[in-house]
Order: sequence, then C-alpha cells, then structure tokens
Amino acid sequence: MITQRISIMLLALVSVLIPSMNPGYAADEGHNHHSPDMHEHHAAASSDPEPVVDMETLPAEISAGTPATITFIIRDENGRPIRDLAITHDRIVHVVIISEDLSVFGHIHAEDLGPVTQEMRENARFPVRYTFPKAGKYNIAVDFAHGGRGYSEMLDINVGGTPPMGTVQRNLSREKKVGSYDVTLTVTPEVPVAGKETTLRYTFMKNGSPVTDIEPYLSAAMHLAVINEGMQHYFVHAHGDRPGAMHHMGHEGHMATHMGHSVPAGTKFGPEIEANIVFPAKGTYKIFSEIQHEGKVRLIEFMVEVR
Ligand SMILES: [Cu+2]
Repeated sequence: MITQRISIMLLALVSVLIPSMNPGYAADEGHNHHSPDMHEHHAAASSDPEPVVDMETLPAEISAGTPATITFIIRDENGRPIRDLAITHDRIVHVVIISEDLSVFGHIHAEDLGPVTQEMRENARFPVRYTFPKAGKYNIAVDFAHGGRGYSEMLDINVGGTPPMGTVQRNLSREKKVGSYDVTLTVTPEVPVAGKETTLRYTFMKNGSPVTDIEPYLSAAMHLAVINEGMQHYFVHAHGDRPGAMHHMGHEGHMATHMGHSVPAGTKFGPEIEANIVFPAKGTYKIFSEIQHEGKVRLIEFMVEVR
C-alpha cells in the first residue's frame, strides 16, 4: 500500500487501523476477555461473524515464576469449535504476550510443546506454556486465520505473586545494543502521525560489520508486535521485509497475501529490514521485533512517540 518499498502483512487489524476504512475505531475504549474490542470493528467491515477466543489456565490462578499452561479455545459465533484453522507463518495459532509495564515479551505457539494433534484441531483447543516473570497485568494477542481471513483477538490476564511489575521505562533511543548487535531504527516520518503510514527501517550491524545473512523466522524477515503505553487495545502483528520487496496491494489483499506470503527457507536478509505500520492513535508505543540470525531468535525493542 502507498509506498513501493515496504512489505507489511498485518493480521486482521489492518482495516481497523486505517481511519478512512473505519472511522469509528477511536471511539472504542473497551477491552475485556470475551468480546475483544476489535470484534465490532471487523463486524463493521465485513458481514462475517467473528470467532470468539476463550482461555483456560492451569493453575487457575497464575503466579509469577510458576509455569502455567494456557489453553485457547477458538469458537464460532454459535459456540462451535472452529476446526479448519489455516497455518500462517508455520504455526496454527500465534500467541504474543506483553506485560503492562512493556518489559516482558513472549511469542509462543502450541507447536512449542509438540505437534498439533488431531484432537486439538477438532476441539480447537490449543495449549501453550509460559512462565510469567512478574506479577501484574499482561495483554495476550491470539492470532490465527480461518476462511481466508486473519484474526487477532485480545485477552488479558492477571498474574499474582512477586515481584510486581514496575512502571513503563521510556527509552526513545533509535540505536540499541542487543548482545553483539548494534541496531539502528530509522523512522519515516521522524515523528509518526496517527492514522498515516510510518516506515520503520532497521539496520543491523555486528562487530562493526553489516549483517547480511539474517534468516527467515517463521517464514518472515521480521516479526513485529506493536502496543501502546497504557496497553488499551492497540496491537499489531506485522512483518518486515527487505527494502524494495513490497508486494503492492490494497487493503483487501492484505490477508490473502499474509496467508500466502512465506519467504523460502534459505532466503537471507540484511542489513536493512523495513516494515510499515499505521499507528492508530497518538501516544507512546513499544515495538518488539524479532529476527533470526545464526539460528537464534533475537528480540529488539524500540519505543516511538506518535502524534
Ligand atoms: Cu508466531
């Protein structure tokens, strides 16, 4: 969309995030377990009914530092399990966990525990395991695709015990050291404007040399999760690509492309990776990005002010 240079494959949220597509988006401040705020927006953009995601946790009360199993159950509007979820980016369901203080990030999948079984598919019940490191509130985004569309449903969870979360630590630096990597973020425009497209360009250096052999991670050059301070309901799961690799299309094409777009194993990226984001409202955002290099997933964190 809009520029030639960038590839971004938003999951379901893209139509929500473009005001011109969905002028009412800003009015919705709600956020709860069973009717994630994004639902109504989709309903407005499409006549398809929305899936409903519920979760069960074990133990029922989760404590910091204690491993927990969270099972997500994905049902249609009549309460029936949705049996024919599509695999997107190599996984049946993507779960992204972010703490309210924006210090904790998790990106996990049912496949982390073993192959997805027939039973999981039939009941549309997908367990993941996670150890929440701090007590407090976490946002959980559950991304999946069904019937040719992608969905991103939000839930939240409260974790007890100790230590408690702190407050959000602001760091607007555009250069970060991540292990032996130096990562620079170039944001265009420099101060992003809500509702308008923003280009994020990451440049990766290691020991002073450009990194040119970044590997696909879950069939993308980069996975990004974007959330605002306050963690209301702004959340995007996006993908980066090499500059110039943009697949040009309108909004309707996004999900189709997302579903079909998997970079071949063996593709190499770097030192620059770009993504386009449309920030939905003004505020401070944290952008969690993941790449894979030398067989390991690296997490890069930046914060951006949006006006
Ligand atoms: Cu994932």
